[in-house]
Amino acid sequence: MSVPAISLESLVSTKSFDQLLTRAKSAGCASSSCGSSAKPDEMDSALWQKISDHPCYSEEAHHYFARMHVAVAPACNIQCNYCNRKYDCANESRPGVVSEKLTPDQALRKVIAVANEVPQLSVLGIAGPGDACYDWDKTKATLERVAREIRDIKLCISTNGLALPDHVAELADMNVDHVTITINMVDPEIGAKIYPWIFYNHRRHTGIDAARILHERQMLGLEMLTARGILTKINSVMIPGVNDEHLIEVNKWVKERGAFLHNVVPLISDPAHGTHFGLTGQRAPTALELKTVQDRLEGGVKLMRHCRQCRADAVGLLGEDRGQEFTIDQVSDDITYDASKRKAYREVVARERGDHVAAKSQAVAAVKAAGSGETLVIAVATKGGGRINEHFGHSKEFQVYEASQGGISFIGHRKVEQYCQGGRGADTTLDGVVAALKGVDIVLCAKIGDCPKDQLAEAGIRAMDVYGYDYIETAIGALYAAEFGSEALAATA
Ligand code: CLF
Ligand code: SF4
Repeated sequence: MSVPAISLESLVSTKSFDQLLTRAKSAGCASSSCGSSAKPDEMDSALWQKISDHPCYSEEAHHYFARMHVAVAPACNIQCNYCNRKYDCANESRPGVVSEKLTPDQALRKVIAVANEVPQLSVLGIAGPGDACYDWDKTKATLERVAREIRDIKLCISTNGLALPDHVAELADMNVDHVTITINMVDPEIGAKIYPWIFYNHRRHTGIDAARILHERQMLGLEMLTARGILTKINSVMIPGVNDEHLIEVNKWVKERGAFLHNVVPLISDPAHGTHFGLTGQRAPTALELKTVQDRLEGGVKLMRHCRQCRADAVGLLGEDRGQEFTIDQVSDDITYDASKRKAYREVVARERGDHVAAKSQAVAAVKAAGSGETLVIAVATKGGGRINEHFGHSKEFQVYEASQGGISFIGHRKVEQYCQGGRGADTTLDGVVAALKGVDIVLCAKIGDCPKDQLAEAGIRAMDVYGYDYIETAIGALYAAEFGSEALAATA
């Protein structure tokens, strides 16, 4: 594969990928994996095609590819106790800020504007603030218009499932091959504690009757999607004391019906959002409770652990929100699609990704070869590309990995307030960052000053920037081997 003739740095409008692109250029074609699409050996090619550039369906892809949501479908046919419709849909978003609602034509213009400027863009999702299948005409018009204009963009929707069975055939016709259903229960008695009412067949249903209808429609919709080869992700909102234990059962049911991924997200419950749960004191799960349930679900439907509970109008890599750069008032009326940046970016990523996969498997082998029963928890400051390429003080989130006998796994993320603003760090902010990193053994970043390093050390967390710009797994593999490998153990004997 040849290096694109245009300036690679000019492909991205932020500096997020400068390092990735620079390294990809310097690697040239000497790399053994040049041009590799990095398909895992055990994965069917057709399946790989579907997930390889979907940041939610592939943890690996989320280092490289971005999604955007357009809030075209504000109407909803059910009431969830964790939702206040004045705010974004809690199915797929973080409540708190009202989304910019768009018409399908406005949505098309916005998608073109983002595609022209954000080369990482690979997926358009419709995920609130209402239900994509209930507000169907707007959803359909938007997906059709965008697919006509940008032929290689993946289309994705999120739904509560009640109206889903009515639209599965049309979704298949429109080549929508990723659908998320939010399924919080398979037992209507539990459902009645989550959903006070639904609107179905022209009338309102309440209590167990409502939950039973919703459950039946969700299962039917999932079965219909599976029968058409559409990949289905199940989102479950974990509500302590209501459905936390029950999620084991939910996982079993959706596995039997062909779900591809299960994404357990924590309830967001804040009285300020005005939701029933927020106002009645229903608490959210702790990070440890969430992880415990996720760990218990291992062995069932494959788990998604890198969800960021996006806004209904999110734009960018997961964990990044560039929505404010693309509000509709900033988009020209007669904008036209320019594919050049996305095309050039994909060529570079294909090469870089092959190298990353090879580096990752070497690192995993090094961890396994150490033969240790110890576990290391490592938090990484990254701007994407699978590399340690963010300064500690600029991070708004840390990606968390676990290295153990089983290899190296991404286990989640910790959101923090950016410590360094305008070149100076604030002590109170640093306290919050250190608290958010509780339980982490090592922090890896591109750069860190003495002050935060010392404060982290006081909390028992080692911070280092010697692995700056390396692949995340390469650094973790080296650290683990140095700490627990046979040579390290021999040295301490
Ligand atoms: Fe959007 Fe959802 Fe499609 Fe992704 S988000 S509609 S599947 S393109 Fe992804 Fe965001 Fe989590 Fe959703 S990180 S909230 S899972
Ligand atoms: Fe709110 Fe979404 Fe539930 Fe509808 S499906 S009530 S918009 S969280």
